[in-house]
Amino acid sequence: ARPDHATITRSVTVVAGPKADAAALALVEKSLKDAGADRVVRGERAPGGGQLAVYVDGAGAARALEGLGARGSGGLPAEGYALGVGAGRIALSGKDATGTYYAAQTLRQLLPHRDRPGARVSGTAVRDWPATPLRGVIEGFYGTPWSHAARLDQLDFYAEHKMNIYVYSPKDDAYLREKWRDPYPADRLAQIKELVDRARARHVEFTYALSPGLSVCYSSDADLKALTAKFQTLWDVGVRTFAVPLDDISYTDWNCAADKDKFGTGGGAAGAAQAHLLNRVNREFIAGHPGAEPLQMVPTEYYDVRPSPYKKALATQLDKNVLVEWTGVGVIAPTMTVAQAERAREVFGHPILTWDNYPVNDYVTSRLLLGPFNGREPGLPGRLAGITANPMIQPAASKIALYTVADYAWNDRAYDARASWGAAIEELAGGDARTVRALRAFADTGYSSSLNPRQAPELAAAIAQFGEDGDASRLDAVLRTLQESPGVLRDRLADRGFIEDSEPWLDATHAWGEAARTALRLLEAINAGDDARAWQLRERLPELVRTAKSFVYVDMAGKRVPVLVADGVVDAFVEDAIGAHDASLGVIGRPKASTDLAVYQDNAVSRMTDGDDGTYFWSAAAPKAGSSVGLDLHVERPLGTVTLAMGKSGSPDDYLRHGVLEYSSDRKTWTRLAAFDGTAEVTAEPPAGAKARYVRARAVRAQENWLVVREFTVAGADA
Ligand code: LTM
Repeated sequence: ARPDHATITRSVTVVAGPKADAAALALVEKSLKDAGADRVVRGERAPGGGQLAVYVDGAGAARALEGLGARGSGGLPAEGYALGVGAGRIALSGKDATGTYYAAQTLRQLLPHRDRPGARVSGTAVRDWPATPLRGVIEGFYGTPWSHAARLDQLDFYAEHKMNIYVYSPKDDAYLREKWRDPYPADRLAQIKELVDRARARHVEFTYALSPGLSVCYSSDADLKALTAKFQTLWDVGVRTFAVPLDDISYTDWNCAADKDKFGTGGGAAGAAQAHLLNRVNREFIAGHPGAEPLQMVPTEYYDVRPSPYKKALATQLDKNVLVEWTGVGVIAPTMTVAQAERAREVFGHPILTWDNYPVNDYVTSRLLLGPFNGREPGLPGRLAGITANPMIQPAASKIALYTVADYAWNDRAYDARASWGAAIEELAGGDARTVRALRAFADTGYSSSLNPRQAPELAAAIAQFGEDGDASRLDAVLRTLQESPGVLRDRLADRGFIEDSEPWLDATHAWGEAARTALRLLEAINAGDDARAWQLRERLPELVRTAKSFVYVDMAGKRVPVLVADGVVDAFVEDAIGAHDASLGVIGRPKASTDLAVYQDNAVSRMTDGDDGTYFWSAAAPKAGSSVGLDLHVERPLGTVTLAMGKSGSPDDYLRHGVLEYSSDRKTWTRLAAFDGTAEVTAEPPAGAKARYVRARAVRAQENWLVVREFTVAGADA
């Protein structure tokens, strides 16, 4: 920051260097007009007379930056920039054209929005650069591909957040996979051209990803020809970056006799066959097209760093300048570390571009994933060729998470997931306080994922606070904000795509808000001893819950998927209130299950108390030391035999490897009932006279496998 300022005068002169980026200049001029300037003109030098001068690149910007105490862009990494504001002038200088464009984007953020001149812009001197070369999005999910309009909108969004790559790879565009050999019809190609043009104008690299792996013969000249001919049609409309994803295909037994003769079978053969084809694409297409960017590929083993014959073949045979994409350790990696990235670099033997499966929700279409990018270690971007995030089927609703991805990828060392999440919400809500509150309440209901284990942390905290202080009016205010948030967003949110994307989740949020407020009133009536009102409220709850559970997302196959919001939190609050009412009548219901582990897909924790051995709770992350699953028996009672049935066919190793069973009356002091190691079926007899309200199974060591609990029971507890 500097102590002085610049004022937006009625007329502003832009002094541009001879090679200043046209898109950056257009953005600077638009931002100045949006900030209140009536006239923005180009000039050779500063106009004098108190008028604002804005220097963009060239000698003028270098001198002005010097005068403002900011060094120029020399010495910065690619896409870096310097920006100075103060003493009646503004100066921008990029390391390269994209750097200048990013300087213009930052200036846009600094300038006010107003319709008359006179605004003051605080003095500042900035030198800024990205933490990793490639930052962006891979539209790589299964399910309804984004619309053309949504993609255009996304490209604008990426540019505003200094993301420079968009990979076009929707799994359900048949022309990318099943019909990969077929040329696009003219209208489809025209749309792609429009995307390519928009991307170029926004300094985003449109990357075309063709996935031939379902039917290719890696050794076939005809298939190489089909692949490069398809690429050529994309080159002709301006595409300069190409990828060949080979994920989610069979590589141990692909259907090509000629490949078997040439390469043999198994992982090593698959790696050699893929390297063979990709090298030909690299040498015969990419190298022969000056201006093409390095080829990218997704290996079939994209999800770990375990050495294998397949990876060895890629590492040793694939041309060194090909970028290899990798999802981290796990398809949906809860965490990603510097050490893992270094290992990936070593094992794959190529520069690594992450395909980070967040906030993608194709494997859990009941949810919107609205929490921040999380669990990625600082320092990681510096070890990578870049980061591409796989988004949700819902493009606009992905923007909260993508904002945070952009934030992390630009400056991981300063990244704070919660703060970035809040800033994303502020920006999307346009700064309007009521919209911000509503969007925050709504985004909280979709916070959890493998990256963010806690669901609805703000709502959960408010409910916990109520448990401590019994302040019903405070909790009601929170629940009211929740209940009203869909209405506020529908009325006020400028991004209409977000509303369209979120419809069933908005409906469910409203309905759960109503159910939770009714449950709160029920608790108040119980406490006040008002039995009649309690009955009245209790009778309304089942219908309210039914309604809240009735909203569905309809996927591209027409399947109706009930949507989840604040699951495990808002529904648990309602259930607890019902349980409290039962208890007030002397009836004790089925134990209530809980966990601090994230839930995998729809395998909710309540499934471990549903009396059905065929259903289960499944965590979406490996338990750490201290992770637990627990039961609330609603009242303190004599403890019966405790059984814990873990693992399931298909995933027999998903159980707590080293754990203890414990019980408690207050959830503060716990008594050990049993310890278990290396067994998925645990039974423990409590000592005579033992009483408890709470029982839990707690991991005493971190482990690699996730956790499945089919049933967790206490004998006599659901009588
Ligand atoms: O992650 C990769 C490389 N491939 C697929 C994605 O297409 C899919 O979106 C995600 C999430 O379901 N999982 C994959 O394995």
